[in-house]
Amino acid sequence: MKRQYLVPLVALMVLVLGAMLAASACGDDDGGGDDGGSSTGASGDLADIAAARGLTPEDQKHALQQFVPPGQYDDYIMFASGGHSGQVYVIGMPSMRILKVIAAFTPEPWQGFGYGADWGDTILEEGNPEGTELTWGDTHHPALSETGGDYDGRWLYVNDRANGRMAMIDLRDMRTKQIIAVPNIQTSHGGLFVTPDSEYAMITSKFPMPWPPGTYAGSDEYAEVYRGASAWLKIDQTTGLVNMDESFQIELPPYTQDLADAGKLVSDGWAFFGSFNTELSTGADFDEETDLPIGEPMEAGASKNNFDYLHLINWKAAEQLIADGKYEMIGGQRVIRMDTAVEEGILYLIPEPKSPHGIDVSPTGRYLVVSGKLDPHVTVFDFEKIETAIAADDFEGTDDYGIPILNFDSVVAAQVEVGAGPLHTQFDSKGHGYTSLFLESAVAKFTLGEDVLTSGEPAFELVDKISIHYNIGHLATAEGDTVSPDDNYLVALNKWSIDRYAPIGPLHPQNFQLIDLVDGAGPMDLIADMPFGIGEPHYVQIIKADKLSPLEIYEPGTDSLTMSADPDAIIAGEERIERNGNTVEVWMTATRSHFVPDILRVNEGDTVILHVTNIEQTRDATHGFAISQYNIQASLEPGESVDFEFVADKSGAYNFYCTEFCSALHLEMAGWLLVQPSDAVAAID
Ligand code: K7E
Ligand code: CUA
Repeated sequence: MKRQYLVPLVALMVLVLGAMLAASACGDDDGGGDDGGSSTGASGDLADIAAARGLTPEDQKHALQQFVPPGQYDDYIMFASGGHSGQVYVIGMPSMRILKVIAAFTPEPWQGFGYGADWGDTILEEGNPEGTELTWGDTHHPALSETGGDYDGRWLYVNDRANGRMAMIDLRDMRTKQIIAVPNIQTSHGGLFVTPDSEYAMITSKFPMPWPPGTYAGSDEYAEVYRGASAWLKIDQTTGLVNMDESFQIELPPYTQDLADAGKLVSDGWAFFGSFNTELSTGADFDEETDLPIGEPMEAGASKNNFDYLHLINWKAAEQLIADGKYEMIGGQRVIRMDTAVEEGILYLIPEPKSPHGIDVSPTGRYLVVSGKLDPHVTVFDFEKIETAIAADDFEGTDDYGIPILNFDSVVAAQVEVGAGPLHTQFDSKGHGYTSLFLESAVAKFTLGEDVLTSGEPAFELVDKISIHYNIGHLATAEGDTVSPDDNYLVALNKWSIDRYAPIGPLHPQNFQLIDLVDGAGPMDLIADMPFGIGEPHYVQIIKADKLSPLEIYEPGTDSLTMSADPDAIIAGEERIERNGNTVEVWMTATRSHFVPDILRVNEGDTVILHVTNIEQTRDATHGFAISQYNIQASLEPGESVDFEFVADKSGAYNFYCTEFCSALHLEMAGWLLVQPSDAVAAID
């Protein structure tokens, strides 16, 4: 990577120098663009182009840093949560080009996720909590699978903030294979991570809910009956799917548990998550006579305490408690109750400054960086001190639920004043932390302890700051959540874009900004903006592109739901139609540029089962299959076999067609579903 990075640097120096020389030589540039339309500077001379487009030497440098020539690939792939879209976006970096949308919680028409094809319908249906028919999610935190604390490019997990669910994406074909409606959890915000060897995906509740699930309790019973949970979802090491029978949970107090991170290296085996509303505020009831609120709204009620609690869980010890049978079954899950967790010494609290947001573990696992939204510092805890304090029973007491609280002073390494509204922190390999400052619209760079600092800078000091545009939430460095982050790029995920793009109405895009970390040596430099007008992506993870080895095509006849041979897949010549009572079953092939068979005759009310195999083995030879008026559409990728089942409940002649422009005769790739009315004279048999 480093070498690839140097090449553009050298090139840009040449270009900048060239541009400066050319600018001084030619003298009379016209500033470009003012005399009717903008010029592309078509003369071919670099300095002329820069002049015609009004690009400064700085602009030119940044353009070169971001540029990926036509036909070449990005060095990194970024997986971005799609926020309200309920999906995940695959983006190349540094070019910041969107390459794909991966449907996760929301029906997605291009791939046909949720439009009649069984893989998508099955996953969406299985992912519905009992009694719901959800058609969206609020994806927040993508988490790549890891081996030895490094991204391994196998699987991706993402949570649904709105409904407390998690989706599993197979990075072989970049499709969702499973949605888990996690029992005992209604909402989940930032609490998702994968452990360093992908043993578990951990997801925590956000707002607590009455326990056991299904019971009703009013807000007056909040402290007694409402509970949170830390859910440890066991990952199958061959498929990446979650095995709920081997999963377990730990009961938590009704604090609003928030962001979470896994321990790594020295802190491997531990989990950390922040919380707010340790005040247990439930908001204000409304007096119907005076039309005034009684009590305080949540915002005020939940911001009173100067400290909330960072939670610590020893998950390897929790695993052992489960093996020893020290659990109760709640909502179908094995749950370690709070008192057991306290008794067995697997759950602790640390006071953390007011209304915390992020908790991020440094690459060596020693430093835990937390940020309080209402405190201008990042607070850095030292895991070595935490271990010592736990061993020495160095507690300041317990909370109301009996959970031991470690002494703040015994475990803190430093507090660094970084600026207003710190949220999240990422790291480089040189001992720096980079913290997003929401209120200040900036990224602050600070140093960690001397044990990890390689730059000779003083420990625990603010060393650099860069403005962003505007109001940054998360930020991510390349390979940022691993034990070995890279030192080149940082992406700022900004909530407001205000004036950065051409006006397009009151709803503005979010704004990603690509920042050069200059090998961790700084000063940070803003390279490029990328509008994201799809939803609010909270978080991204960025992996080296060469760690991914996705399929180019499917093995012939693959069912993408199981990633194995579909028993109903066929080869050319095996096409057939079978009628069995009111069920018509069709085995169909798709290839350029026809479906076989292309006329399907059924009776009104028949159940139609369609197995369509794309028999192509050519890269990118994708077809689609859609039936007009029946809300059926799916992508048929090369080698893929897709199964549909529907009731032909509307009589008439319906056109079906290939929805992917696949060939010169793509428009001819079509056929008819002829549904004979039930009152017609002769039924088909
Ligand atoms: Cu800070 Cu939902 Cu990760 Cu947003 S969370 S910023
Ligand atoms: Cu097949 Cu278009």
